[in-house]
Amino acid sequence: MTEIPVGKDLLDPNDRAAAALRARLAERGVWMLNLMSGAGAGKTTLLVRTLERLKRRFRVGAVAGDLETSRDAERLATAGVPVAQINTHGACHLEADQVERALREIGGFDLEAVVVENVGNLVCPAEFDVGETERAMILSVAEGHDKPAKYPLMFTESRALLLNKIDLLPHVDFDEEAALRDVRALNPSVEVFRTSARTGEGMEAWYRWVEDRILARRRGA
Ligand SMILES: Nc1nc2c(ncn2[C@@H]2O[C@H](COP(=O)(O)OP(=O)(O)O)[C@@H](O)[C@H]2O)c(=O)[nH]1
Ligand SMILES: [Mg+2]
Repeated sequence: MTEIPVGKDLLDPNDRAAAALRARLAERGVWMLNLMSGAGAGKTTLLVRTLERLKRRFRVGAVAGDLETSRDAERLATAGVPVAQINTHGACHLEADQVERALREIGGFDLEAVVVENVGNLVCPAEFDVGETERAMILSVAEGHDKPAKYPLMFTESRALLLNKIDLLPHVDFDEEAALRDVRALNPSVEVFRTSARTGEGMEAWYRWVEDRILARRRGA
């Protein structure tokens, strides 16, 4: 079977909105992270800790995407930063125009960094540009080491991969070497962070990676 290469189609309304949003964020000096994962990998837990750290040095905010409820927005708000919730009512991903509206709600264009928690799904979010500066994803060790090979797009598209819930490694049959071999075959330059958003293990390196990027943007990158 012939595979048709997927290119950037600027006639697609979402791609156009995403490109415009990315340009606006660059102009305003805002760094925006699009954090993706399957449901339950630990996005909200990790972001609460990350926001608590970032707010000491930067003006930060967050956008939470979910099918229904404002539960994640409420959890993220415990970090003491402005948060907007997007409910997609059935859609399994966020789109750029929704994120742009959410940013306006929280004064996002006057912040230095915004983290977007995408809808929990290992497939759809990777197919939609939301105008982010950088994409990262979480794979938790509870999900199984076969996931990179089975759901390659998100692993291919992410600049950083957080291998989360490493506190559970003694209790699960996750083969880290096999998972990382598949990840590297898809995306040789991906930055990998081994984290436990529960215990805090490994989080310092992740904070540094994020902070370096926010500082680079401050300098005009
Ligand atoms: N053991 C362990 N549990 C975690 C970790 N991170 C998140 N969790 C738990 O995993 C569940 C889902 O986490 P949540 O942050 O809601 O994931 P999300 O759906 O990706 O936003 C919750 O019960 C969290 O307490 C971790 O590093 N280790
Ligand atoms: Mg969540």
